[in-house]
Amino acid sequence: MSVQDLEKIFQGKIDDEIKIEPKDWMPEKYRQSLIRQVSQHAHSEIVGMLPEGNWITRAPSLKRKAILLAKVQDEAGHGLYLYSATETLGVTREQTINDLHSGKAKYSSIFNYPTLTWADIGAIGWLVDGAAILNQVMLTRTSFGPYARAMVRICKEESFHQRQGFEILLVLSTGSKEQKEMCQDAINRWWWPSLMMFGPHDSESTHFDQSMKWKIKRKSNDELRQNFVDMIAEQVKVLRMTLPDPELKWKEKTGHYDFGEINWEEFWNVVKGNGPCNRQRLEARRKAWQDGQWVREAAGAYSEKRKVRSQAA
Ligand code: FAQ
Repeated sequence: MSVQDLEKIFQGKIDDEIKIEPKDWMPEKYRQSLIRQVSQHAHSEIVGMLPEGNWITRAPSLKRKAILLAKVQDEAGHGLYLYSATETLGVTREQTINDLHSGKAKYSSIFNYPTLTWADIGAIGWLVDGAAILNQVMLTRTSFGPYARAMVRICKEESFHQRQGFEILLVLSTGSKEQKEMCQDAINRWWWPSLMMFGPHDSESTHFDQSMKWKIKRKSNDELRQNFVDMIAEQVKVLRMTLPDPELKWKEKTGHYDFGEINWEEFWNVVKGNGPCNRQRLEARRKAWQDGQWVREAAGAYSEKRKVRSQAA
């Protein structure tokens, strides 16, 4: 069969909403695009453990500590599902991880900001997980089977994460004057970076057209960002806090909130590795990989032993 015929069958499946599975024929560019996106998503989950992990020992109560510990472990699990989904596309986990450590692969810009107070943990849950969910609910319908299925499970956990973040802020927002200030300060610092998570404007999104045609993406960066603003602008009222955007305004005519322009220079600066914590985050990941070397060797030796034993039996 010619490549043109194979491409026609492939696009036909996509158009008919039939999932593409690892052993199906797929265009090389589709495979590469997914390796890029799914591996970057996996890296984001793993690097994303660091800002919150910073507060596990300082959570204000045993209950808060247990919840935060469980949340950070959930993120590790998400990273592992996603690394496995990447492997089904024919790359090894070592290669994928090397690409993170060498700086070749990206991860979400949001995780390059510091967590300065306990309220930041609430803001991450509410805003960062909130943004992540909107994007990931769309990805439960992505065209590649293993990625779509991983997303179903991940979304269930992320929606719990968002609620726990909101609840942290709700408690602070009804507390002392200092707690209220801490809550507002965290919202002020995390708001704009959360909007940046959705990526550049559609007009600047290099992968947009092709990813929509292949149904890797179902909604554009700007569309999802607008959904997020509409949702958060209402929820912030429950907290009796404000969003740091003087241009935020409900527009009856469009049925959406208008909002101010993102500082794109800051976004690209962070994406290029020059954000407040980029170096620190990569160093932490490289160190964790080196420290875990003996565990991988021991697990490999054990698995080899079992194989030899089962062959002898
Ligand atoms: N940061 O053409 P587009 C989470 C890059 S998970 C850094 O629009 P695309 C859970 C983009 O890669 C959060 N780079 O790209 C959690 C591309 O560069 P490339 C992560 C960004 O792929 C919560 C270039 O800009 N979620 O938070 C960013 O069509 C709490 C042009 O962009 C996912 O990864 C950015 N924000 O759309 C964990 C979801 N935005 O690759 C712990 C899956 C764009 O050509 C605690 N990914 N770039 O070198 C996606 O949906 C998409 O990849 C987008 C970008 C929407 C991120």
